[in-house]
Amino acid sequence: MKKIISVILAAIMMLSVMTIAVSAASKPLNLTIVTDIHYSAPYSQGPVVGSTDENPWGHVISNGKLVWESEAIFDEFLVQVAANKPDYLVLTGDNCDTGHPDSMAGFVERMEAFEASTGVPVITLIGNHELYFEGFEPDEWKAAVWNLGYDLANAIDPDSCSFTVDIGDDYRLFMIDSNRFDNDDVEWIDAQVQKANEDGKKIISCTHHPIFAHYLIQDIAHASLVNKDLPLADKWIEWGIRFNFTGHTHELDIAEFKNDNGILYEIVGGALTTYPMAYRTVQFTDKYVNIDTKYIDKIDTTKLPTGYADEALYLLNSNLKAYAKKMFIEGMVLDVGYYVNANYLIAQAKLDEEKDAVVCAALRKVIPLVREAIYGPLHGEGSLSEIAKEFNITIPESNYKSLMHVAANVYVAHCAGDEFYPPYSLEIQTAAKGLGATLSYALKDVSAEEYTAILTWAIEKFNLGDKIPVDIATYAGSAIKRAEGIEIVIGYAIIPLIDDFACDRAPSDIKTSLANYGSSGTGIMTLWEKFTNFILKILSYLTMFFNMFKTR
Ligand SMILES: [Ca+2]
Ligand SMILES: [Ca+2]
Ligand SMILES: [Ca+2]
Ligand SMILES: [Fe+2]
Repeated sequence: MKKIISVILAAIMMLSVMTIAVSAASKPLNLTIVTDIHYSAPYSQGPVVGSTDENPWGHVISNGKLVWESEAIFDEFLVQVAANKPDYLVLTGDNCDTGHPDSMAGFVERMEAFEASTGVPVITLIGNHELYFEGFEPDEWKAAVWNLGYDLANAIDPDSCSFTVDIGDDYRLFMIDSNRFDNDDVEWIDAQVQKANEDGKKIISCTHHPIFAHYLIQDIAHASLVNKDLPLADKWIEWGIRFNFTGHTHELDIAEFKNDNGILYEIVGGALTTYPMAYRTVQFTDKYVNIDTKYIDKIDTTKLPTGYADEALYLLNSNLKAYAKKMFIEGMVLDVGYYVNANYLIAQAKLDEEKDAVVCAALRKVIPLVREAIYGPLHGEGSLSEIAKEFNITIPESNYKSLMHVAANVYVAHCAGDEFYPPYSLEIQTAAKGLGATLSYALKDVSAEEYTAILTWAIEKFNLGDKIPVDIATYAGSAIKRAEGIEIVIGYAIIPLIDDFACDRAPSDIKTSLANYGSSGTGIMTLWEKFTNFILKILSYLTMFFNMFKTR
């Protein structure tokens, strides 16, 4: 009997100790974060235009966004979130494909109904796409989506759409309007950071555009970042903000930025309505921030508009993921097609036919050759491989139809996250050597004067002055034109550039555990991720250098 009592007593003591331990830890905060829904009422009302028996994918639009299916995807997403019941649903912008009143009305109606039926508060940020159509002044935007975050606000910036909201017991969410971001925004955030510190709140931030480049030249490739002229990542670390959730680039990516004062993790969500149709679940515990990725794998196809060709409708019904991937690749072929068009480039760059005569003439000579090289067959008669041989470049054998198809494959993998095409892989060898051959071919009849004119124009146009000195670029050009120089350009310039895009760096883009405020170093998984990443990196570079010397 004594024994039993002492066992019970011991059990009670243990339980109470455990309860104390549990109550000392705060309750985890669960967020669902989604970005770039690109909901489009006009498209999803249909009928679908452009999908025919000859070309079932002819209804594709820029970026391969599934706008015709956006309503069905959006509705399926809300069903999934309602089942998961997070503490908050956070949206980081481009919720609507444009600010079209039908899209805005359908969006707000759905989100308010979601809040009412689930009790899960919705907090939404403005993207750049909501500004298309008629635009929104900050006050108009706030009025339109007031119940979706501003109703909970702790502070609202009168000059932009930025606001803050307290979530959970410990956190303050900074929803930062990243359109037209300048020093005024920095000042406003500065004041809010001080306030959060006084109130003892830890900060989680959201911006629609990423703060820093996640791979080489991302900051010049297109208008990707919040503001590429302000050192914002350093600013974020100075403010002590460790987590920024963002979108815009339609890629699933998690990257870290370090300086002497600390670390910033930036979590980019893929677009909900482009392949692979993902969103994030994020759990803040005392020590870790656990990030996971969920996917839309089916939709109610009875809700879709009419007008699909049979082949497209069949794939939509049988394999939504394959359909989304097909549309994404078609979208990329479409988008690149615009750029590989001399007249388009000349118009885009606002080049003057008279004043910039040399550049215009050179572009008209070079661009069609680039187009022929990347869209033409990769192997066989009249192929890029045959062209390459003239410049002593050997493109490896494969089943890829064109260089464009190789590039699309690498791009899709990059956007889906945890991409791993190392320098020695068939795809990267093909892409790098194919690009080398394309450059050699396109520049073959270009004079030194024309080459320098194009280069000077491009460096000015993309603001590359501080990154690429003209004389080095000119030297690279002359190296390309000398057959023996092309291996150097491929090995030292093209492969490292592609590699940074095609091989992910830790932390993992899909599922990871980051160190939360208060815990130093990295999360459990990131330490492992970093180790494997380090080893793989070394292997990659060793192989790359080995290959280079082998071919010389
Ligand atoms: Ca609300
Ligand atoms: Ca990545
Ligand atoms: Ca990563
Ligand atoms: Fe977007």
